[in-house]
Amino acid sequence: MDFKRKLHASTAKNNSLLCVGLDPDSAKLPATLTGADNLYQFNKAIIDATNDLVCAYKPNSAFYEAAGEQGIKQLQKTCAYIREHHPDIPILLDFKRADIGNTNAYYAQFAFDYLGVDAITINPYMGREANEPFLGYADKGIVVLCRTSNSGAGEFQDLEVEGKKLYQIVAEHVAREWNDNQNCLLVIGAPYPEELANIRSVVGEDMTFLVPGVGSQGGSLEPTLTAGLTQAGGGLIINSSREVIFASDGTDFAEVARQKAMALKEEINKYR
Ligand code: OMP
Repeated sequence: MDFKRKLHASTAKNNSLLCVGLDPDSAKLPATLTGADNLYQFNKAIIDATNDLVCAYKPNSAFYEAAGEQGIKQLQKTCAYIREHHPDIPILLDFKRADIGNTNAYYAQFAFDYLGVDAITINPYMGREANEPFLGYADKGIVVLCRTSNSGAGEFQDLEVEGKKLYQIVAEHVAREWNDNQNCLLVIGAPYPEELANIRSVVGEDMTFLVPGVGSQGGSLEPTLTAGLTQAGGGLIINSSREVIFASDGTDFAEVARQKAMALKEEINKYR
């Protein structure tokens, strides 16, 4: 099933716009998880505890790459575990890659063929021509950085070009010129609801936004949802990583993560 339909189905089945970020920061793992596959064991426990509460999982490649060969293996095992036990939940690899086209083709192979994920994040800076190898995967979600969540996001993204901010131009290009396969999404950080509303008005209701930055980065749910929801109460994937997965560092970490995920899911649904 293609990413869009898979996301639609998981959102409906779990009645959730919540995406849990699988960012197993090795410095924060519970002290009881000491084995060579501790990132995987941690993820497995989080997935077992939250799979009825999420619309997607988003592993961020950095936390696995940092552990070298063992880390990549555990990312692969995590993706395989989700595919085997929860085939209806899409996996969005946070990758933020982009290079010249022939290099991108190999990034795409790693993500889609080796890991078997359903979607990836990419960086638009090198332009459509370079990103064609990603965009050509019609059944995969291609999630393009647009207005990011970090405090310095405006350094380039808010620069004005011919009366428009650069992030607005990115949104327009992606919606109108990159989206032949209807497989593009945009990343817009939760700390910036005004920009979120602006982008929704530019690209309309057909495009889904990945919204990171709630909780740990200071974004609030109500303004985010008011700014970005479609009339049907969707169109958003609200990501939370640390706030959910590291809600407790004790042996109860998975159960406490479940409670946090449930509270977030319910809070999100209050505004839909
Ligand atoms: P928490 O702040 O712990 O919820 O994690 C946020 C996750 O979203 C991390 O994996 C970030 O790398 C990612 N992220 C952002 O925080 N800001 C962005 O603008 C884009 C992303 C992303 O692409 O997901």
